[in-house]
Amino acid sequence: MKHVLNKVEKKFKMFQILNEEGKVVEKDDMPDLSDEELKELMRRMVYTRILDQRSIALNRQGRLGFYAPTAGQEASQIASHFALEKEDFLLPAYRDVPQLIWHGLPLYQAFLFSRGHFHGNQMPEGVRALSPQIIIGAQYIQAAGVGLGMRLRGKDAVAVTYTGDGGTSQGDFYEGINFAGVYDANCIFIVQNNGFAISVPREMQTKAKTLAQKAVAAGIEGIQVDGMDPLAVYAATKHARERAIKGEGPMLIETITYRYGPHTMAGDDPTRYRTSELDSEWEKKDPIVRFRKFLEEKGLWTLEEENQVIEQAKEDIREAIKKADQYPKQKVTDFIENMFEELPLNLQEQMEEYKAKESK
Ligand SMILES: Cc1ncc(C[n+]2csc(CCOP(=O)(O)OP(=O)(O)O)c2C)c(N)n1
Ligand SMILES: [Mg+2]
Repeated sequence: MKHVLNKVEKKFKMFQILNEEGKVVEKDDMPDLSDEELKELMRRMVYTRILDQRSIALNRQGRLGFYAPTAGQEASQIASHFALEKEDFLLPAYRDVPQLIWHGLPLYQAFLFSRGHFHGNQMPEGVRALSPQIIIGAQYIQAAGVGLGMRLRGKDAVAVTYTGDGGTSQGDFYEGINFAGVYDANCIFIVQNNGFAISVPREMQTKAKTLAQKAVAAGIEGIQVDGMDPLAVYAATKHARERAIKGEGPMLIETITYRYGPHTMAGDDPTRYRTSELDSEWEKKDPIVRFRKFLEEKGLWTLEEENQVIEQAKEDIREAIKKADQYPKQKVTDFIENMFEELPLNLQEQMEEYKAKESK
């Protein structure tokens, strides 16, 4: 029997292009990005780091509501999104607001989403995305459906969805990848493995040695990627996109990453389940530090340019929060109108009541 027993996890080695020192270790897989594109990727990651810092500060000042920190995950989030096109459809989880912003959601609307305002969930015309999903794994099912629609209509586009390590223990995760697999749906399933589901460590989440190997049961392609390496994440996502469009089926990408901050700003204290040694171990792998070294070595990046991005981000955030403050408060009637195409009788009555109240 021994010759038929198979250890699947041995097949899943972590894919890396850029090591912690910013040196290329996998020349053959170096993505075909121009100097300008490499710089743009860096700008977006730096911008996103600042957005995270400012969002945390705004939350502490009581000016933002729900917020899930992103620092540490920039390569997983921004470099994967960088491999996508405008016509691709994004189905993010609550931590994936940065990808939505780079997909076209205006910053002030991201702030309104944080405050629970319905306008934060309304994608502008041409922005192909759903708002961030709070229910773990639900967007995987939706992505399978969107990707299947694209396949049936012969679209050169993909549905891209994100979840965390914890999300891969959810039934929806398996149903989504299985269904997408059987129909060769145009899907990219990204798992950002940041080591924890709130306080639950990855090892207590599943016996599987890698999360990428979960692709095997669905019969789809899977890869584990260094999620702190923007070039590896980009290359893997680009590959997944190309094969999905050709009808070769979906792909599962596990990115090995870390969130420096708390789970969300709603009272999580990571010092209760993480050591400062672990934090500093991961800080050494930082995607921005690593990419900066790589770009500086090529003579493509200066401190001055970085400061310009930082200033631009701060200014955009100031403007956006002002705009969010000035945006009309949501009314009960807005809520009802945005939920229903046709109102049931009881809500028609309530609608009249609220209209009268709100006009006072
Ligand atoms: C279906 C469901 N169950 C439980 C929760 C509560 N919950 C919110 S976040 C979270 C942990 C998710 O961890 P992971 O998937 O690793 O994502 P991360 O927050 O680390 O990005 C849980 C259990 C939820 N939102 N939805
Ligand atoms: Mg996690």
